[in-house]
Amino acid sequence: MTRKFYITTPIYYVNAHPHIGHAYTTIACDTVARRQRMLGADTFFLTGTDEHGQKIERAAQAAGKTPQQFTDEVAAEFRTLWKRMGISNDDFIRTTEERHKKRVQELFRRIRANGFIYKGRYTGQYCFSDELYVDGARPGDPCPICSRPTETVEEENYFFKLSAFQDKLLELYANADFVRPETRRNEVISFVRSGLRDLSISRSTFSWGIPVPDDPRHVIYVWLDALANYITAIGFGSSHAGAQEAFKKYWPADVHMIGKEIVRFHCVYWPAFLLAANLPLPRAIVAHGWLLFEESKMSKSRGNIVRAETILDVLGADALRYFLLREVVFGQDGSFSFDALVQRYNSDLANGLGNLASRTLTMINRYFNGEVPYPSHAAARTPADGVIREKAEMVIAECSQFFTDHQFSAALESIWIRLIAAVDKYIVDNEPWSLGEKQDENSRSRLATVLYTSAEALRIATALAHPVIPDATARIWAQMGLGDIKSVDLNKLAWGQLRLGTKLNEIQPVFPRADKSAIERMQQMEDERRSSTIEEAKLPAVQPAVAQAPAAPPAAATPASGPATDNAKITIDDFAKIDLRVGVIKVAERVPKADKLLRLEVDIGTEVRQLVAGIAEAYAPETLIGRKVVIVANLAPRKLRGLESNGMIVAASPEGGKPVLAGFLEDVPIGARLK
Ligand code: ME8
Repeated sequence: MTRKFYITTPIYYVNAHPHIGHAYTTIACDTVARRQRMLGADTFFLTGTDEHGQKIERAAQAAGKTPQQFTDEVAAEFRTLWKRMGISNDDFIRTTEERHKKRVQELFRRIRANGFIYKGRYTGQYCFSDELYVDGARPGDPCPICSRPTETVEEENYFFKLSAFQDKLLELYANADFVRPETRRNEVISFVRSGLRDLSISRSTFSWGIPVPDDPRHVIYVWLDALANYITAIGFGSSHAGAQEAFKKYWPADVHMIGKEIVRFHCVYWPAFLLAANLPLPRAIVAHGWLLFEESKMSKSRGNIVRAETILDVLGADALRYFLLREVVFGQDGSFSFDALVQRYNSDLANGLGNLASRTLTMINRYFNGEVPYPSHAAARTPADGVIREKAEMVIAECSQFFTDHQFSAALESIWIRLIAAVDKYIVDNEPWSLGEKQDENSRSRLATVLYTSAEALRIATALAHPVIPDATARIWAQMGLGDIKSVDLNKLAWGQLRLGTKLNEIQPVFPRADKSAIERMQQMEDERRSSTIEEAKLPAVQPAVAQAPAAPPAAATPASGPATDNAKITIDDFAKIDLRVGVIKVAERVPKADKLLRLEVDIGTEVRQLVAGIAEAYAPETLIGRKVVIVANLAPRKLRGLESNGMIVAASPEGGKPVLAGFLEDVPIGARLK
């Protein structure tokens, strides 16, 4: 019977546009799914979008759209991007789909019928950005995940008896494979050991969610709704026979892959919900680290995201896929930079695999009329040929283990350093181009052996790398005359399968070299996007009406486009957290190659701050010297164009117009606080 394999990504919130942080998890899952298909497993790969909850409702409001309109648009962006990136998902679930909603209600009913849901009153702190109840927190305390201030919520809710599952969960973690890697497992164990409180699983102060069955004044907690996607997408709770079959076949999941910040939801809440519903548990939850940009986690709220589209436009999908899996040690945090991306692209893809393919295949064309030559008689062999074969066999075995352990960078290192680099050296040492000049039989035989050995190593490297760089490897495979790479059976991959006389197809370079301008082009594309669209904060409600440095101020960012709900109001304590100060501009100059940015030095009484602000289109630098302005002094620093910006300058944001700096009619001392 065919083995099944079911893998999932998190479903992404639609309050943010997709960026390479989302792409990272999706690429890793796609790689695993593609490899599993090549190993013959009946594979199901699921991704999708998380579209309910107050955060999404607020983001839609801030964008002046209905939640449905808003979620339709952003979900489509994710879908389109995954297509462009060669993501081979078998389904894409949206939590606003009917199939999902009905099946989540079914899950709720089951858990309730099993006695694990009761009604109670919740008073406590909630983080709207992470949709997290923060036990034991006091008003204003920060969220343990994102550090934003939590908000107080008080309402009648349905509660889930999470406390009943403490022992069962601890038993579950005894299986070391359930939560990976070990550091995350330890984190989860200590969280559960410290005691579990029952969890509020409904909200009644907004309506953008799935109604609680038989009590539609409540909507189901967005994490219960979201986690359930892993079973609703494959047919749980459906009355259709086909869907029931699929659920039986694919559940439990083999791998839920996630980022490390959502471990608690997946390793504590999710298994508890499943246990409460008498459903089997996933086999493994695998958490990876964060992609950092300019030294902090890439995220929309920090405004430091890099879009995948920029990289796809300039270098293509394989470049992004290869870079992320090669450069970042899976499980740990890793930095993204355009310099490192282009360097890797050139060294490993253009000069590495790309060059090996084009030189080997070109020589087979030139010297053997485009047909794979015969690896010649014993006299034409040297120990070096055997070394390449041994290396290839070792890499096949090693890669299998590394991929199984999700050690993508180690697997790629093995293919590139042990095999591709060794074959390159082998070609240089054996000088097939010199052998090709000679017509004697020995030279011809030796040439045949060298080219066969190189082509066979190329074939193996190409098959092993296919799950990571599907497009280029499919093209190399076709150029080698081997047909469709998808039909390769990885279980049987071995040395010597390249058939003599195989006729090559037309040869074309797969990875043209990138020059230095590629870095600049990508940087410019991203800078332009950042300075022309202000990224709406994850929580529009607490965003002051200011132009966020360095962005020009668009209407979408301000809450003005929709009436604030009661929940969107902040307390005086919230406001007091914003340190607004009067400063005077001492230095103002343009930032090279950034049309919208100015670098400012602002004296705020106690110190002179450097700020980078997106006001260059509205103000000439020289007109700003000596001008008194208002700045947000306690904003976390961020880097723009390599310059640290320490604070944010306050400006009005007229719709469609240029920013207008806030100022005073009367004189006011430098350093005065606004309160
Ligand atoms: O948490 N580095 O959605 P989300 C690495 N809807 N991975 C990153 C990343 C970064 N800088 N930024 C995002 C949610 N990711 C919930 C999930 S699942 C039932 C519900 C990836 O849009 C990573 O996989 O905030 C992370 O866990 C996920 O995107 C969070 O996406």
